Amino acid sequence: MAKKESHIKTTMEEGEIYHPPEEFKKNANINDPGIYKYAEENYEEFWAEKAERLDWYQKWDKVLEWDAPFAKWFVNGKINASYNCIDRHVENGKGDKTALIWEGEPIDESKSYTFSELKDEVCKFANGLKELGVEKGDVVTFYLPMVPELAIGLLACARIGAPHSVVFGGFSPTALADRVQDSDSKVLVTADGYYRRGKKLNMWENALETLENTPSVEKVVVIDRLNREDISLTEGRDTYYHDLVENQSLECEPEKMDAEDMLFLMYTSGTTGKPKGVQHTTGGYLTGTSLTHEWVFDIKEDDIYWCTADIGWITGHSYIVYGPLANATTTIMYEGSPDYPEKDRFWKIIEKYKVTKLYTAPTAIRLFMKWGRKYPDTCDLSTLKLLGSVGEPINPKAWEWYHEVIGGGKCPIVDTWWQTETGMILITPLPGITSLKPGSATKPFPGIQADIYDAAGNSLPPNQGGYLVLKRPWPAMLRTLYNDSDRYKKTYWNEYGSDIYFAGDGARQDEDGYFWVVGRIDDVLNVAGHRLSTMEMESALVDHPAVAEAAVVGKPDDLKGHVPVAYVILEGEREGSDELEKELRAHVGKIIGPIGKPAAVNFTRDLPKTRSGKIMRRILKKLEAGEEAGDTSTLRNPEIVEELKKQVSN
Ligand code: 7RM
Repeated sequence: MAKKESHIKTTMEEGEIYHPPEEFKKNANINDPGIYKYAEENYEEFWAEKAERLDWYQKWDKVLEWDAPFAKWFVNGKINASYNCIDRHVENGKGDKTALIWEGEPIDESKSYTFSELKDEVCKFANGLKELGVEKGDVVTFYLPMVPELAIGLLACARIGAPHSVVFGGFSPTALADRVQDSDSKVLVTADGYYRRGKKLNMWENALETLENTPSVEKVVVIDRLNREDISLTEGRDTYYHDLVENQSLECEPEKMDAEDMLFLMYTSGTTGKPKGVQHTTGGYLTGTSLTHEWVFDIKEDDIYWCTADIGWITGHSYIVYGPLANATTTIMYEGSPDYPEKDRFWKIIEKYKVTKLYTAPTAIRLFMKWGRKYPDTCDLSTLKLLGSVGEPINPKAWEWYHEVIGGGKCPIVDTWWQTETGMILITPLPGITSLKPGSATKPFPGIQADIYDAAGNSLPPNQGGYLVLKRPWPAMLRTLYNDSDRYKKTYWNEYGSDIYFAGDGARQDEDGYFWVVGRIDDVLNVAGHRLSTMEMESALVDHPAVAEAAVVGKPDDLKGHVPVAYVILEGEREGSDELEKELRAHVGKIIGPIGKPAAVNFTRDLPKTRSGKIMRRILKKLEAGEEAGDTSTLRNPEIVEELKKQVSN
């Protein structure tokens, strides 16, 4: 059977150019292109001036200490992120301004917090954490759905100098336990469950399973989201959040943190099975996220800003919590699914709160496109002024749809390239300056130097594909990998020398200097904007007794960008079956979490391998994409390629 014709373009084609609308340009925060030259020539000064936007207890002695690849920003500066996101706005007369709007999935369930109210909640939680024995420097792990206590919890941790580590709620107990253990957390904050598509889902059961394997955890805080009567807490270990905060003081003096003290850890998939604890610090991170938030989204005092990411990912940290709140922006968080109770929920939320800035992901946009314009068309989206995209390349067709159907043809789209590691947006339009080309994240933010290198480290001429690199440190960059600076050096600063950051993305620059990012070049899959390690999935598969060997590759998918597909060699004489496929998918789901489940499992007698026995995933990838396998002459077993080709096309 021939491969099905895709109705959505996945290849990048250059088309129309969209200039900033005159009116938008006139009113934009940043509309003088001279800013690029200024930041380029006065690089450290530029960032020092931008750090002044924050309130410091003590100014830094030195802007940057670059002992490649180790950076220190705002050396000896003293600052608190929670103070900067809340207290100073209260002190500046914005106590009654709405800071956080939380929209629950059940319709009619929502909450909102002014900056003063947020301050009270954060202080109570911070004092509660202290009561549990949390001290400056102790890592607190959060395993939560999108409840307001998650945002409050991050700020409470920041207030007392306890780094947070948020593990996405879709991860399994095994994945959570790995992350808790790696960070040596003594406290776990979780929930009894959450709502998803109107159903009540468990979370507490996962937490309990995790706790069997996490001896470091002494205290557990449970958020009572579902009012469950059927769970029993362990005396001395577990406390309900509402009990913990009930009688806490509304005052909690923010810790004076060093600019370089750890603000948080964020675990991310790498090319080996073990997740990497990306370490972010305080002063530079807050400078970078708040500045990019203001400039990229052209933030104004009265904006109602909504980033649809989950706080379990870096996008939620930087652009739901820290960036917006540091800028005193009203930020929305939504608990649930985009299709509950109907496929118009996002548009209903925009109408309800009169959202002005929307930041979402291409995978969501493609889904909305598929559902059709009748859903957005019945809602009032006229308040929108700007749209954002993040997580993967946006195909021009989805871009045009977003622009036309959601933005009414009048909103600039900011396609923002960045990573967990970069902490802040690095390649992006400035909407009052940059002309847009659908599919391109356009140009490096002022002060950022990006380039495309070939394998030997030569800067490539326009339109030649190569590797995306960053040639200068930036304030929100990761400082290291938790307890593993060797891996930090090897993963990011090894390819071209210790002062060139290797992003792991393939890209090209066009004749106008615009960047076109193609995607990951390593063994990391981008599934619906979420990073998954193929190695992690492979080790989950070989963990099953029936499996001898496994390879996982990404297969292009209209909605999710890519989905994982597994190739499996079974033990001994065992034969593949639909039941076994189901079992293996479930097994991976259990070890990694539902997001890690392969879309399909192909049983095979062999895998394409080099003479030295290395699995050639590149060939499997091409088969999945319906492309020619290319040169197979270096294979030990070229005949397997034809065999697999037949199997895949069946
Ligand atoms: C923010 C985030 C990072 C990876 C990155 C890219 C891909 C992200 C874009 C993009 C093309 C974009 N952090 N990516 N944004 N590719 N255009 N605008 O997603 O750590 O989870 O992922 O995502 O491959 O390396 S992340």
